[in-house]
Order: sequence, then C-alpha cells, then structure tokens
Amino acid sequence: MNDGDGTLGAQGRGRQFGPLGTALVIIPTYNEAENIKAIVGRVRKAVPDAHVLVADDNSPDGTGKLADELAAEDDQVQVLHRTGKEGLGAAYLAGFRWGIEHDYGVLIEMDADGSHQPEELPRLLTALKGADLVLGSRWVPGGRVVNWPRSREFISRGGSLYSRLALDLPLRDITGGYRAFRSETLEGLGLADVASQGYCFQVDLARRAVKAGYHVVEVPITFVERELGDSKMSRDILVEALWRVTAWGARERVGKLIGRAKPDTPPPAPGS
Ligand SMILES: Nc1nc2c(ncn2[C@@H]2O[C@H](COP(=O)(O)OP(=O)(O)OP(=O)(O)O)[C@@H](O)[C@H]2O)c(=O)[nH]1
Ligand SMILES: [Mg+2]
Repeated sequence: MNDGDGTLGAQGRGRQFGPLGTALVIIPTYNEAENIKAIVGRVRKAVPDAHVLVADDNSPDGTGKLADELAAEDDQVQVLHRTGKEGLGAAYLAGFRWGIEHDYGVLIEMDADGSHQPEELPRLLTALKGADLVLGSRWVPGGRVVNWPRSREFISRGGSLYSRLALDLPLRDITGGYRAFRSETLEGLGLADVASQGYCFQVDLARRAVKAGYHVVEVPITFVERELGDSKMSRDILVEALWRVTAWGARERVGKLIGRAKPDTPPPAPGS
C-alpha cells in the first residue's frame, strides 16, 4: 500500500479505478492575506482544469475579501465564507460537503501558505488515477522538508510514527495535509461524525480510509516552510492529536482483544 513513489501497491493492482472527474482544490484560510493571491494563482497555473474553493473563517485580516476579488475575476474560483474560526477540520468538512454537492470528482486539501506546492498537484492527480486516496508525503523516499527547524521536524516525524504504531497504519506521513481524495472515498468515510480538528483531523481521515479498505498511496512531496503570515499551530492542536490518537489506539486494541477472545475462547462449561 505504501509505495512511496506513486506506483500501485498490491491492494490496488488489478482493481479498476473510474475516471477522476473535475478536481476541486480546497484551501482553508485564517489570516492568509499575504499568501492567498499567490497560492490561488499558482494552483490555477499548475492545474488549469481544476477549480479552487477558499474556505475562510472570517479572517480579521481580510483574506475573505481578497478571495472574493479573485472569484470575481475567475469562474473557477469560489469562496466559502464561514462565520468564525472553527479550526481546520471544520473548514475542510464544510469544503468537502460543498464539493460533493457540486459534483466534483476529486477533492484536494492544500494549505494556503505555500508549504504545499501547487506545482506538485499533477503528480498527486496522476497517482489518484490508480488509488482511492493520495497522501502527499514528506517521510517516504524522495519526500523532504525545506527550511524547517529540527524541533518542528522532530514533532512531525514523531507524530506520524506514534500514529503509525498506535493505530497500526501502514503509512509514513499521517499528519500531512496535502491530499487528493476521490469524492466516493470521502463519501465512504462517515464524515458526519468526524470531530477532530488540527493535525488530528488528518490522522482521523487517513485512519478511516485504511480501515475502510481504501487503496491509499503516498507520493513524495517537498514541503516548504511558510515564509509569510503566522502559524496557527498551537499546543492545543498537539495535545488534541496526542489525546485522540491514544484513545483511538486503545479502543482498537481492546476491540481486537474482545473480538479475538470470542472465537478462540470456548464458552464456559455448563455448571462451572
Ligand atoms: N478556515 C480555517 N483555516 C485554518 C484554520 N486554522 C488554520 N487554517 C489554515 O490551514 C492551513 C494550515 O495552517 P498553518 O497555520 O499553516 O499550520 P501549519 O502548517 O501546521 O503551521 P505553519 O505552516 O508552521 O504555520 C493554512 O492555510 C491556514 O490558514 C481555521 O481555524 N480555519
Ligand atoms: Mg503551514
């Protein structure tokens, strides 16, 4: 499953995947006024057939207004104005719903700050032709990060490793947010009860996709540290991720133990 180079793993081999349909690149924003125009322009250039949806949480710095200006000039750019800051997860869920309602075949997650390079989108889309979900991955051969402090790399690698082990997932970059989903895949993930927000949102979706048996492929990406604007990464986001991943892992292990106990353990002898 985890091929690392965009080729198909055993699970995808021999399976027929349908055509992709039109792609919608969803860009969640909170105070990205310095980045929004450049990133949308780069997406439009890199994948001219794709559409863009900016999901803005009423950014105080006027990102939503700048996005409206882009949308006014370009039919392939739309803006989803949300009332206030509710976190990355909620913004993506609203964007996914909008995209599914509007019949897009592919829904893409991408940050506004340039960390996810739009020029790599064609590679993600090519890999999606033979997959249900493609993860842009920093931690497979060929993937890398540029300008990240060691501390940040340590946290990110550690988060993926912990999630991989706790949740028994055959993936390398589980917290990353550069992803391409077939819309049918998203529809099969049970999004209605996703409550997680920050990095945890990404872990949650990857976990659901693997458990549902979807073919998930990791494609190496070069992740570039943001140059402009402020990070929304916080201690709360890390604590949420650690807490939820640990709880999911514990629940799965208990579930497996109970499941295993049933067929293996003979019922107690009558009268014992
Ligand atoms: N709509 C919305 N977007 C958000 C929210 N929080 C973060 N984002 C966006 O989600 C993307 C990722 O957030 P970042 O702040 O870049 O998080 P990060 O990549 O972990 O941290 P840095 O790149 O180091 O700043 C960016 O496009 C943000 O603007 C939110 O509450 N609502
Ligand atoms: Mg970022």
